[in-house]
Order: sequence, then C-alpha cells, then structure tokens
Amino acid sequence: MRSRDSAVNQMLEVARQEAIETTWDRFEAQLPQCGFGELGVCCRHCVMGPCRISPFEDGPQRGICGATADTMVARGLVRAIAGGAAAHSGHAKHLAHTLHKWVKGEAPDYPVKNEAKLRAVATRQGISSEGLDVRELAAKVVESVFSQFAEGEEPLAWAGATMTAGRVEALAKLGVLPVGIDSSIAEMMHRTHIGVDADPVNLLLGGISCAIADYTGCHIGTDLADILFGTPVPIQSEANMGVMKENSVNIAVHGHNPVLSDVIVRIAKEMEDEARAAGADGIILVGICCTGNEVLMRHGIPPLTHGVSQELPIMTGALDAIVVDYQCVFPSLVEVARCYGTRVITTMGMAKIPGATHIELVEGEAVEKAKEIIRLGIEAFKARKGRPVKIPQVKNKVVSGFSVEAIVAALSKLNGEDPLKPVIDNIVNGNIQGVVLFAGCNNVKVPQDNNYLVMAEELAKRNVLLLATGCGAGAYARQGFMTPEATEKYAGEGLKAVLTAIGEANGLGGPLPLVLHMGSCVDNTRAVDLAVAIANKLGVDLDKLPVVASAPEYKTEKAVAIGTWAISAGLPVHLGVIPPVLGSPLVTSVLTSGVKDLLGGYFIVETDPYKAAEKVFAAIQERRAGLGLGTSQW
Ligand code: BF8
Ligand code: SF4
Repeated sequence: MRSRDSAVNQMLEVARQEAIETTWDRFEAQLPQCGFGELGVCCRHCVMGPCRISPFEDGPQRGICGATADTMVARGLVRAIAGGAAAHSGHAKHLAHTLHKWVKGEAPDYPVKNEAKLRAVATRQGISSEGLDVRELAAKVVESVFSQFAEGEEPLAWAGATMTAGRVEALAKLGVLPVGIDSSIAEMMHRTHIGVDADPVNLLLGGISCAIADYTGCHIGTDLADILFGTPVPIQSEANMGVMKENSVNIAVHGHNPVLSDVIVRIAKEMEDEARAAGADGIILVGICCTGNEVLMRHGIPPLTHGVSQELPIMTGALDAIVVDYQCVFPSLVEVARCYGTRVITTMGMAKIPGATHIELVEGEAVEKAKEIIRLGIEAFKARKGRPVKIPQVKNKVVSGFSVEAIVAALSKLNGEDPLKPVIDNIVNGNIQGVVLFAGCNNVKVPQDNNYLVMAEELAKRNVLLLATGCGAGAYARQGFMTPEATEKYAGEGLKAVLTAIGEANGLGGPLPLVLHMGSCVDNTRAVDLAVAIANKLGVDLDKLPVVASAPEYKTEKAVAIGTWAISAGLPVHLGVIPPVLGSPLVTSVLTSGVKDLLGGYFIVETDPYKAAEKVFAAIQERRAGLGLGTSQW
C-alpha cells in the first residue's frame, strides 16, 4: 500500500497508465538505500572522505581524521538541526522584512491586519506600546525581531518570554540557551567542520541549543504571520482533490510562507471576471503543504494534498498553476507539469526550479505580481479547455482555525473567568487522559497517512485530546478526521463529552472536531503556548504535563529541529520513522533516555503505529502518575 488516501491511489493508477514517474517510483529505484547512510555512519565533511564506519569489527572503525561513529552520527544530526533552524528562521526573517517594508512605506499591500496581536506580542516582549501608533509599534517589534538573529549578549528574549520559567532555568543550567538565531546556526556549521567538535555529547548539547534557536524562529514566524494576516479563528472548508472543478481555473499555492499566498487569496476574488471572460466558471484556489495550511487556517482555502503526493493533482489534468514559495516543494513538479500544461511558478529568488516560470515576489508590487501569476493560471485554463480531466471525486469536510486565541475563546464560553479551568478539570478527572500533538510530514517510507490515522483512532478511543499541525494536520483534513462526525465515531466517552460541551457552548450543535488543526509547522509553537499556559496555571513545568508530541511520518530537517526542541521543552516525542542515528549506540541512548534526566523530554522511536500509540499512552500515564492523577490501563 502506498497511501491510505483514495484520491492519491486513484491518481497513482492514472500515473501507472500514463507512465508518469512519481515519488514512490523514485523511492523504489533507490532501493536498497545505503546502509551506512541509514545508520548515520558516513561523513562527507571534508574532501579526504567520504568516510564510513564498518558495522563489522574487522572493518574501519574511524574516518580518515579519526572521527568515530559517535562523532559522525552526532555531527550529522546537529547539522540537520541547523538546516531546519535555517529554514524556519529564514521564513520568520522574511515576514519581518515584509513588516519592516510596510513600516517604511515600501510595501503598502502589507498593512498590519491584527493590531491586537501586535500589541499583545509587544507587551509579552516588554516593548511599551504607550503613545505609539500601529506603525511606530510595528517598527519596535521588527527591531526586536531582528535583534534575535544576530549574536547578542543575552539569551534569546523571544524564547525566554514564551517558555515556562522552569524551562528557561533548566536550559540555562545546561548552558544551551542560544544568544542569536543566525549565530547559533553558524556555530553548528563551524562545530561540525572537520577537526572542531568531536565530542558526541557536546555536539548534542549544541544541537539542543540550535533547536531552541529553531523554536524561536518558529515562534516569531507565527507571531508575525498573525500580525500581518490575522490570527486564525474556526472556519469550515473541504479538503482533498475533489475540490477542483473541471470548468474552473484551479490554482494551487504551495510551500510555506503566507507572504505571497495571502495576497493571491485576496486578489483572486477580484479576478473572477477575467476568469469568466476566459470561459471558466470562476477561480478555485487550493493549497498544498504548509502554505496550504496558512491559507486554510485564515481563509478556508481547501487543502488539495500534502508532502509525498504533491505531484499527483497535476495528473488530473485540471490543475492550471502551482505557485510555490519555498521548502518541501519537489523539483519533480516541473517534469510532471510539462505533460499536462500546468504552469509551475516559482516566486523566490532563492528557490528556483529549472523549467519553471519565475515571477519574483516583490513586496512593493505584491498585488501586481499576484495578478500576473493568476493570469498565467487563466491562460493555462484556456489552453486546456476541451481536454479531458480526471478529478478523483474525493473530498471531506474540515473544520480548522484552532489558534490558541480561538481555543481560549471557545473555552471561555464554558468559563468566562477562567477559560483553561474546564480543560484542566477534565484532565484531572480523567475525561481527558492527556494531549498528543501530531506534527510533521508524510514520508514515502510509510504508507501515506497510515500512522496518523491508526494512532489517532487508538488514542482518541482512550480519551486523548488530539492536536495537529503541518502535513499531519493535512492528513487528518483530507481523511475527514477534523469533523464533529469523527468525534462521534472515534472519541472515547470522556473525550466526546468534553468536546461536545465545548461545541455546544459555542452554538455548534455538536462536538468540536476529533483533531484540532493548529496550523503549519512553525505553528507548533501555538501548541507550546497552550501547554505553557496550562503548566503555568498548574504551577508545574512542561516536563510534568501529560502532553506528548508525535511525528509518525516525518521526513525533513525542519522536523528534526522541531522534535529536538520539543524534547528540550520537556516532552516525550514519538518518531515513526527511524532517524539515522542507530550507528551510534551512545547517541541513540542519549536521545532516548539520557536526555530525560537532563530535560525531562526524550525520543520514543516506534514504526508500528499500534505499538506507537501504546507507548505514547504509556508516557501519558507515567506523567499522570507523577502528578498524582488517576491512571488508566491500555
Ligand atoms: O513545514 S510537515 S513535509 S510541508 S516539513 Fe514540509 Fe514536513 Fe509538510 Fe510544512 Ni513541515
Ligand atoms: Fe572523513 Fe573526517 Fe573528512 Fe569526515 S571529516 S570525511 S570522517 S576525514
């Protein structure tokens, strides 16, 4: 089985019939994958290499410079964290530059949309709003953001202000609070150069520090996106390929940053007439990956597909354009698009693909650029008119938009004075056993969505409250798990009662969805904010809460960075794909147990989703017991 998504499977059949190569075909062509790489015991950090460590005692046990398996594995892992941190914080920096340009009057298309969030963030960061208008305050916030990137004297203020005091103390004690995002990434590159840090444990501590820098970048990314484009509120939409229509101009936005896609959403509405003049019924915008999550959360734009299946909607013949920014965009899109007339449009100077059309996003002319891009989609529609399309008739309802602000607002209908109390009371009485955040990607090594679906079913019936972000949220959206109906079907009695009480207090006439969509991958910090609020209210640190993160189908360096900051935040983190560390028993043991004594969090590696759900539930029970709460058997 390649996927649990029936739309994906239908399109894979089309790919087979039409002899179009997919991600899965290329995966098979790679098999067997390199065993040294899988174990993490190869190194290309200098040109004396590549070097590799033999799994057999009579083979080489050191690289040419003398690096051991432990050193190689640790170096490889922390470089991945640096890569992830660079991506997340690059995204955040881009948003900061956009806001900065608006402050300077150079980007009129990007006014602050959410002044309340701007003021709340300023207050949190100790920036006085008094007497400042929006532009002046935005200038101060941008200045504070930029100060987080360079090397400062103090630990990162945006990390310190958003974690529990206990966490900051624990990280400070280990000496791993970073003093700059960019400087932290640069330091990891330095430390992993040949002949610098060879101590695996020291490297891992450096990796934790860089992961905290990643967290900071993610948090800034979410804060600034909310300031510029609005904080999400619950919104209903549909998901999966069946949302496209044959006689519409179908345009997908793909990548991560809402800077361009949010403007495209705005402008597409104004261009309906142009589309109709071209013979279309209108324009249907759809999302792929995390850009898709951003525009789903804020505008209800339907998500089309995610991660490994991103090529497949092109083969419907109905997708007129894919507009991409950066991250997780497969270069193979261009090859597939060539066969179907789909326009692939890159928009960032630092993220081009050979064969794609490049239209550079210039913030000062964002609306013009958005129009140009949409016009290419309309042209492609005209060119394909009359050609047959094969749109799988698969779509599901999705309710998304669960920012922390939205969750607190919903809870305040139950208790206006103390909105978190209903959640805490229900955790204490066991109606909610704990909370699991599903994060991360799809990975071709796992039948697409299978680990997400199995684990959600298993945990929901045991009354675990489920949150999701990234392509994980995408899986649940496409598969109908973000609906009240899924709650009725899968939730245990306690969980169902709580979700129903909240739903009814908010006039929904039924429960909240089974899995709450908290946004894109940078938005994992929303889940941290929620956990921090609960921890502070209970007067305990995060490493005591019955909260677990799970990345059952992760693939990217960004996911590695997030997983590392989640364990550093004190959470058990499940991984459903084996990371390339097993070549070092030392590194493996530090990550799965040693780090627990230092920070409370640790990795649980389990590829079987049923066993993974059991282990995650056991971790929740261990935490409940630690808090003196009633426990429950599997
Ligand atoms: O940042 S979940 S495949 S799209 S890395 Fe990429 Fe993974 Fe999807 Fe979003 Ni996150
Ligand atoms: Fe080999 Fe050392 Fe060079 Fe790596 S850094 S390639 S282990 S010599």
